[in-house]
Formats: sequence, structure tokens, C-alpha cells
Amino acid sequence: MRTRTCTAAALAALLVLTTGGQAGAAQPDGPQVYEVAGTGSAQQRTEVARTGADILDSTGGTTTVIAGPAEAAQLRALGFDVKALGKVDRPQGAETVEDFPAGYTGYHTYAETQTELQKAVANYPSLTKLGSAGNSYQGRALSLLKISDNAATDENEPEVLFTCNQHAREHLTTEMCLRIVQRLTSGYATDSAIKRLVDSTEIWVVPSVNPDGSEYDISGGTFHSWRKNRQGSGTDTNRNWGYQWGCCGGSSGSTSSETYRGTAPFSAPEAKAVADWVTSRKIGGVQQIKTHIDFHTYSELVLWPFGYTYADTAPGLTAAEAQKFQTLGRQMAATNGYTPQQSSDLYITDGSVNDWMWATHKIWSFTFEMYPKGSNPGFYPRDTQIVPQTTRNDKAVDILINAAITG
Ligand code: 0X9
Ligand code: CA
Ligand code: CA
Ligand code: ZN
Repeated sequence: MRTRTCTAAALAALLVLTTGGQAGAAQPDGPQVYEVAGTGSAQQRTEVARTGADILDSTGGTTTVIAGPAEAAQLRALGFDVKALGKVDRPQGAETVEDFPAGYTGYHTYAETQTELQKAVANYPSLTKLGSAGNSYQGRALSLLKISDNAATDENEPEVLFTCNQHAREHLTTEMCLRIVQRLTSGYATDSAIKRLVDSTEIWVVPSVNPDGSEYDISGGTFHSWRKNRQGSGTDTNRNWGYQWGCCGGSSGSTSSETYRGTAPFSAPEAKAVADWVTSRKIGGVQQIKTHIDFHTYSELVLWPFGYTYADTAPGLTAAEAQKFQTLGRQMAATNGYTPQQSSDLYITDGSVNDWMWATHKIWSFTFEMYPKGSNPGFYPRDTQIVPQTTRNDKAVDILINAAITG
């Protein structure tokens, strides 16, 4: 097990800022960051997750969570040693977004992300096509960029999907998707390996599956540690996918929880739109998309299905298929230094994107948890980390694309 040092600087990014005053004040009974000791096993972390607490990271037997008062009380009732670190800031007023705070302006806001996609189309018209999977709850386009030779034409080539930013505060992932766009387009003319990948596949990139949440997270010029979408009190879209939805204690039925699963499978418009779009890629009975990565932060992990069960194999996942997930996952992890494991080795999740992608469409679907390893700097690395931490996944991205070609 790794050890983790939790510095004041790290927590400052997560916790409510006491100066400035333009952000909304923390709610008196609002969520807080806690450390939960005695959580070295996946079973113990699943017990923690079952309360509805939002697990940020876990190292050396201690798990950092964001929890409401009821969840914190439940954790104590379960016998865990729970230490409060401070409140998180959740404004309730106007949600105006200008830019990321100082030190983070290299990150792309929703408007800036749209501009990047439009620039890619303007600069590489034959290699790209810009579309949308649908709209978010608040009506923002879930933009989708296709990259291939003859991108305007639906050619008979294996397809690959990259999705980013399901969780609002995981801004580094949006940059990861933009890096994929930038590298595959600008490298096409000069890099023969990129040319081969782009020529033989159709690559789809969704830089933000949760633009409403992401904009809310940076509203008013400070970060708010927001995870969910902006429908009511928020649904965790990564608990809202329609396979084994709510089956196994890997999500919460409480609207205030950070892992609220929603009222029904695909009640979150963002998950529904992306799922319907993926289903639309089933043509003549054959799903065109072969491989997928959903990028998250943080913990530096490569995760594969299933998340809803600890079992390595299950109905719809044979031993040979599990073996292939492991092999591919480990190959990718060997290139970026992440830890490869089945996603339930972390804690049980139900209604996650990967379980649905695999079970419903037999898409080799992974979650990457990006930089950093621990809660320093957690969800909010300075923008100087964007280039090193997205470049770090170049080889893994190529392996994933190549896996769609080789089958
Ligand atoms: O809990 C999640 O949704 C992901 N971790 S995060 O800290 N980014 O929230 C992990 C999801 C992994 N589960 C599956 N892939 N099934
Ligand atoms: Ca093509
Ligand atoms: Ca095609
Ligand atoms: Zn996430």
C-alpha cells in the first residue's frame, strides 16, 4: 500500500475558501471532507460507499470522502474512525463562469472547449467531423468529434470511443480528450503511426459528458468540488447507466448523496444521450465501437468491468473475456505507470458506464483514473500538469485504438 501525505495546500483546493466572499458560503449542514480509517479492503470501502459517501481516494488503509451529516453519522455507527477535515463550498446563487481561477487558466471552460473542437474542424476538415450526442440537462450540447480519414463518410472501419468529464470536478479529463483530438489531427501528416491508426479506424471523442456540472464547479471564480450533473440536487451519471442499475449497494437512492443513482436507469439526460448515441452505432446488428476509455481523476488506475460484483467472471463475462480485459488493461498500465485492476477491487459501483458498455454492447470498456495518486493535489492540479499528465497517456490511447483494429 502507498502512503499518502496530505498537506494543507492539497486541502485548500478542496475546502471552502474563507476569503473573497463572492462564492456562496458553505451550507451549515452541508457536505464535509472526512478521513475514514480502517478501510484497507475493498469490502470495507464498499461499506463506506454504501452510505452514499463520495470516495475521493484510498491509501494506506485510510479513505478520504465527501459526506453529508447523515452519511458521516452512518459511517460512525458502522464503527469507522471518522475525522472531519473541513467543509466544501457549494454556492446556490447565480452560476456565472468567466474562466478557471488563477493558476488554472490553461484548463478549458465549456466555451473554450467548443472553440477547440471548431478549430480542429477548421484546420483539418477532411480528418474531422463535429457532431453532438444530444443535450445536457441545462441544454448544453454534448459535443462529439469524429476523427478518421474521410471523416465525413461512415466507412467500414472499427470505431473507438473516448469519453471525458462525466464527473464535473475532474477537469483534467477534458484536457485528456482535447489532447487526443490535438495529437491525432496535428500528428497525422508527419507521424506514420498516427496516420495508420487514424486511417484504419473511426475515433469518437466526447470531451465533456457533464458540461453543466463542470461549469458549475468553476462558477464564481472558485472550485466547488462538484461531482454530479445539475438535475435537481444532481445525479451521479456514473451510477445512472442501465445495466444492473442500483443492484448491489454501489450507489445511493438518496438525492443528496454524491453517488445518487437517479430515479431510474438513464434518468440523467447526459447518460441517456451518450447511451442512445452508442446504441445508434449498432449497424446491421453489429456494434461498430470496439474499444472505449472513460477518463476520470484521480488515483492513477486502469479499471475494467465488472464494477457491480467482486467476481472476476459473471453472466456475460467469461473467463477468456476477463483475461483479455486484464491483458489489455495491464498493457496500457505498463505505459503510464498506473495500477491495473478490476474496478470492484476499488469498491463496488453499480450503474457505471463500463458495465453497460460491456454487458450491452461487448465494447472493451475501461476507466482511467488519471493524476494524481492521492489527495494532493486531488481534483485540482495546476494547469502546468496538463501537458505532462495528458501526454503520459499517449501510448495507452494508441494501444486502445490498435486493439479495435486487431479485435
Ligand atoms: O466512482 C466512480 O465513478 C469512479 N471513480 S471517481 O473517483 N472518478 O468517481 C470509478 C468508477 C469505476 N467503476 C467502474 N468502472 N465500474
Ligand atoms: Ca475513415
Ligand atoms: Ca463506420
Ligand atoms: Zn470520476
